[in-house]
Amino acid sequence: MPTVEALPAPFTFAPESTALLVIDMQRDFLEPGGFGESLGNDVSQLRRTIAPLAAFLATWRAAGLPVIHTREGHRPDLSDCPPAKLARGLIGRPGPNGRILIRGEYGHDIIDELRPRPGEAVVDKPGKGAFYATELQELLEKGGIRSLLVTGVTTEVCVHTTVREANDRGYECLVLADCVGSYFPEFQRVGLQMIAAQGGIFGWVADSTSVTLKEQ
Ligand code: TIU
Repeated sequence: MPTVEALPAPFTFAPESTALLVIDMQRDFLEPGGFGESLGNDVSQLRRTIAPLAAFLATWRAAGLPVIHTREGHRPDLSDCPPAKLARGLIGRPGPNGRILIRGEYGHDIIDELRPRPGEAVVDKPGKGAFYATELQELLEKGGIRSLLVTGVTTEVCVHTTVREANDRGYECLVLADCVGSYFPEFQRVGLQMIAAQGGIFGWVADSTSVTLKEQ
């Protein structure tokens, strides 16, 4: 089985039971005028993930391995948006890319560079974690998936929430450090440390360039 030099220890995975999870690489987080920038963030902090993730995605797809994309967002009538989230003001507001984090709007969709291919799963999620109120668990069970290579944005929000829960559900998660991003350099650094600390309390961390699909 392929083994990756990772923190806190080598990560071994069976490709046939491993999926690449691409979390929320949406215009609303990565392009100006969306949710991220409206919160006062500098979207360029996230954009450095695009090239390494596109390259890794190409390798993964070429090997015929499964890819699962997620998108954070809500129904146009906001019926799936908890009042506490709505009260913070931005969800559903009009913007240059359409209503912020609303399904079907231009800004809600995945950036062109990482557009899902036909046959790849796209999981729409109303929360930060990819398991809450979604079909993700069922998808993983049907596909016989036991391990996840985790990418996307943002490291300390949707990536962390998802990895923590995946770990509780028994999935082994390798977070690809160069393919996850935060608006806050400090959160990026500490967020990754928190995954691998304490003997890999939530999972493993490595750069995508350390992953080869061949036997080691
Ligand atoms: N604000 C922020 O850092 N992230 C989010 O709101 N959602 C995701 O991380 N996808």
